Amino acid sequence: MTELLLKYFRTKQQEVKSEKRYDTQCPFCSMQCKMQLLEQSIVTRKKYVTIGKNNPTSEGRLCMKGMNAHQHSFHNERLKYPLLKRNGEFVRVSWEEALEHIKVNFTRIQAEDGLNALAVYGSASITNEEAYLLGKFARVALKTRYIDYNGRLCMSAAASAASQTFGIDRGFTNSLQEIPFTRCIILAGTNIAECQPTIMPYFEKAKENGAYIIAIDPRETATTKMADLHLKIKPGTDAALANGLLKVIIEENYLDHTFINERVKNFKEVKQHLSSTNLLEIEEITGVPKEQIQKAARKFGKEETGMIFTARGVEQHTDGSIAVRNFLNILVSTGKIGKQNCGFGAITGQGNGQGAREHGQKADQLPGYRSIENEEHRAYIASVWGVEKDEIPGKGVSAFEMMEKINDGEITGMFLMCSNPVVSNPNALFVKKALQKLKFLVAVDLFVSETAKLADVILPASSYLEDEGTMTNVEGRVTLREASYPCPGEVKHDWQIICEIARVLGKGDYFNFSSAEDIFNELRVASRGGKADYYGITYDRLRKEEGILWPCPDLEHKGTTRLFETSFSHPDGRAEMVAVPNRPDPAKEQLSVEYPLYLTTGRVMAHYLTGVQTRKSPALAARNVESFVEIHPVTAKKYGIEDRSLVRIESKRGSIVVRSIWSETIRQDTVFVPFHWADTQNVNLLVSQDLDPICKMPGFKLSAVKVNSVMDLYAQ
Ligand SMILES: Nc1nc2c(c(=O)[nH]1)N[C@H]1C(S)=C(S)[C@@H](COP(=O)(O)OP(=O)(O)OC[C@H]3O[C@@H](n4cnc5c(=O)[nH]c(N)nc54)[C@H](O)[C@@H]3O)O[C@H]1N2
Ligand SMILES: Nc1nc2c(c(=O)[nH]1)N[C@H]1C(S)=C(S)[C@@H](COP(=O)(O)OP(=O)(O)OC[C@H]3O[C@@H](n4cnc5c(=O)[nH]c(N)nc54)[C@H](O)[C@@H]3O)O[C@H]1N2
Ligand code: SF4
Ligand SMILES: [Mo]
Repeated sequence: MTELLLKYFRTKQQEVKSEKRYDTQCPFCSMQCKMQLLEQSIVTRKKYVTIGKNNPTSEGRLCMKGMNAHQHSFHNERLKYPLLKRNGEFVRVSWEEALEHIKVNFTRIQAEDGLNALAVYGSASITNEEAYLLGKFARVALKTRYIDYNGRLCMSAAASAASQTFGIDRGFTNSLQEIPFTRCIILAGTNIAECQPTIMPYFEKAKENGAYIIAIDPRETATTKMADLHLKIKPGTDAALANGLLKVIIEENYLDHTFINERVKNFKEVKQHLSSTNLLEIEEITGVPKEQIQKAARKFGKEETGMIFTARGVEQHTDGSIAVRNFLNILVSTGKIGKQNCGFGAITGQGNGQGAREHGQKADQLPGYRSIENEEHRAYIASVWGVEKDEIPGKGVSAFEMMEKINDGEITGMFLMCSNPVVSNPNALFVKKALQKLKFLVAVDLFVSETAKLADVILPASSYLEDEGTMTNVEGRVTLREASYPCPGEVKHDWQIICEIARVLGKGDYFNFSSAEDIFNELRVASRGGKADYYGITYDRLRKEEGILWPCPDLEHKGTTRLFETSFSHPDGRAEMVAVPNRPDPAKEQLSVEYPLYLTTGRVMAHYLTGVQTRKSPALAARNVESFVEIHPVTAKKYGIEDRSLVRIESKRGSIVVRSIWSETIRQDTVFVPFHWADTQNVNLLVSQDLDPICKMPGFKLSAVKVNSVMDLYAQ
């Protein structure tokens, strides 16, 4: 460093008058990297820097999103007061007025249209305490059956696959510490390098130790570049590809017969089913050459240890849950589960994607992964909540199905916390029009998101810097986010907002909490004896032990690092295999003369989900200021599309305009568009509303589209 630079930094350091440090965790992905915000008072202003903090999961690392997260939190458009829509304009009101307005309208709607006319839409970006409370709020304060959350669009396929095969759903069956020591890794439809960047060193170490990595993705990504073998699959055909792998594994006998005999069900049926398919047929369906399928199967089969990871690329299809189950078939038939350095990971998405799916935000679920349809479960939770068993409403419907019920006029009011469905739901125009039909919509957010714009009341929530609570990360590790930055303006925590509304509705006695820890202590009891048992976890322990992996049934229990060592979680202790057709959903959208290309969607490193937060961060927005379509040059030329030019993409549902990026590394029959942008760049205007019948996941990763150069359209 030059003298001049050194002098500059020395002077800069002297300018710092004081420094405060605030602990927190990143508000974005499931790595939940622990970090500290440094607030430095300099002579004339405050300066903010975010640094990583050591912990067992991210080991002190941060990616660019974490480092810049404070930029959206301090953005001047951050909501600081409740807003009420009057004559089409939002005006500032007091909390009293906002709460009174909510009370009057919630009461009116339920009196006019019935208790179930009011719905709750939650999120996996809120804490465990808030997710738990939201479920209780719907059932006890509003007495509605309709509650579901954005995790339905995220983890539902993986969750139902794991529940069906293993009998329990925890995203990763092991801790990350085992990844470096496994010998073969399958990464199916996951782009960890951009979506969970701080996880990468675990995989890089595995590679250094000689592991063989197989990636399955229609595009080359920063993740597939790490792989030894990249299977460039046709979108939506993972179920067939897994059949191909399984067929080779069975025919060439890479099976663990003892494991199958003692711990697995339905192996014979699967074997029998596969005898009627052949690799050429699978090559034809998936676009992956037969030799590559054989090579992948042999590598995985021959190694002593192996792990399979899936993410939304496999899961976000109308047959996503059964496709995941077929990857689990591979794992259990080779006995690569429940042992050291062997296991499954459905890479969790949102910060609390794991915890928020365990404690009652799902339409059919009660805390601790209990079922709302099981009489014993209902009775137990009723006793914790101090209500009668029969007062707890029945099962509701999934997130998108609630939108359909709004459209049909069955649901007329909604309480929306921490989600932006106008951008994130499939068939976005349908969703927007449906939400506009509501008599009353309350949105709780940090900003006036595209959905909050449609609300009658917007309530300002606290951010990751301010809101303390627990988050369950990618490993299934419950962590304590110790946030203590003062709330700006009149902002309240999500849990406080829930309690306040319950209070004005006359249900305050059930929501008498004065801290997140208070709520957690009730959650512990509510989860006790359930599959996701948190009873043994306390805030004190979380501080001392740097997080605990559930299940943790009592205070002496260390937590569960590796699942299924002696038994799976079905009553008979066995894993359940299932025969999967090559085309599980024959009605899946097909290419046609009019719509000749596959569209798949996903993410880029710098942006997060619908972009409401990251588009407000200058450092992140600068990386990608607008959306784009990744397209192969051969395809682009066929349709007269130049590099970096505007393209209109059209499906049966609608059209968007985005800029082209030529890429030699994507399949020629496929284009890719990220979903972080709204309005005319909202790719969900194109996506179909068909759902996976088992888990109700939309098919975000497959639509049939056509592309046109915008210049040509103007020239016409
Ligand atoms: N930077 C960033 N990180 C994030 C997020 C974010 O928005 N931005 N979101 C977080 C959340 S909530 C989630 S759920 C996760 C998502 O994490 P991922 O699931 O890893 O992310 P995606 O980009 O949606 O999809 C992963 C890959 O699937 C591929 N793919 C598309 N179609 C198919 C297919 O049919 N089969 C196969 N095998 N692959 C296919 C895509 O090309 C893409 O590279 O990321 C989390 N982390
Ligand atoms: N085409 C396509 N669509 C997809 C996907 C895809 O891959 N392709 N992926 C799907 C997936 S995996 C997901 S997870 C969904 C997510 O989609 P959404 O549920 O819409 O998620 P976000 O964009 O994070 O919206 C969160 C909103 O809550 C606000 N917010 C942030 N933190 C807080 C908080 O602490 N409290 C409150 N009250 N508000 C807060 C933010 O400002 C933002 O407006 O999108 C799905 N949609
Ligand atoms: S986005 Fe994910 S990997 Fe990046 S800092 Fe945040 S939690 Fe860590
Ligand atoms: Mo997600």
